[in-house]
Amino acid sequence: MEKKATARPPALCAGCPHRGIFYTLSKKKKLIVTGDIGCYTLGSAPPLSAMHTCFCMGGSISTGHGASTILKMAGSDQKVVSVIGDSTFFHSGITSLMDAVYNRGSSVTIILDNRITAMTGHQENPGTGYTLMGEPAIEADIPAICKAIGVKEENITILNPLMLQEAEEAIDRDLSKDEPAVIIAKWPCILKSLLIRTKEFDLRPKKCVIDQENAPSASDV
Ligand SMILES: Cc1ncc(C[n+]2csc(CCOP(=O)(O)OP(=O)(O)O)c2C)c(N)n1
Repeated sequence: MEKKATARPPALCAGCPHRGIFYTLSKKKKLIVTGDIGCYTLGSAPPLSAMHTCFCMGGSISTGHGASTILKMAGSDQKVVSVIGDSTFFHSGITSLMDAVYNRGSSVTIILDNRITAMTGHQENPGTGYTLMGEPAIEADIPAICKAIGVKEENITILNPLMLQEAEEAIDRDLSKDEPAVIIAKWPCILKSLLIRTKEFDLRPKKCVIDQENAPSASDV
């Protein structure tokens, strides 16, 4: 007898830190979210349905800048948020952000820093502190890069995307500004917890429980 497998569309993993941001963004129905390429592209799929565009690697910030500029020129108060992964930011997001700042943009960029290149198989990247061969390396400093290309220090926020209230407040605050703002949503990929080698985090497999009282804040990351 022929048996058909149940269709299972790809989804973000349970415990994936990207979920927190997309949950927060999708509650803000009026936002346009310009996306990029990585695991977080799955944020475009139901039930999150929180991403409206995805063109090419690094394109989210330029797309967001273009969309917010045109909307502003048209007299619309529609707000735009761009989302981009840490690896994609290093690959080609820096130039987009630099140009958005240079061209007097005002959109909000969320860098989804899950401390790894998750989608393509957990390669290290310039922000993880290790080379592809696993040797210790200089760790690129995302907030320092943003500052160096013109984002004001007071417009750069680092937070834990699993802290939903904190993330929502930061997004609201940045959307009310008329200048470029960056939120670095920093928390490791849940699958990175399976790696023994971690510099900052020890999330190796253990019994999973939710500990609301002792939940870490972004400053612990
Ligand atoms: C020009 C180009 N090079 C490489 C790729 C393959 N690729 C797809 S996603 C990705 C990296 C995603 O990593 P990150 O932005 O950190 O997001 P994550 O998957 O960790 O959420 C790469 C290299 C691509 N799509 N386009």
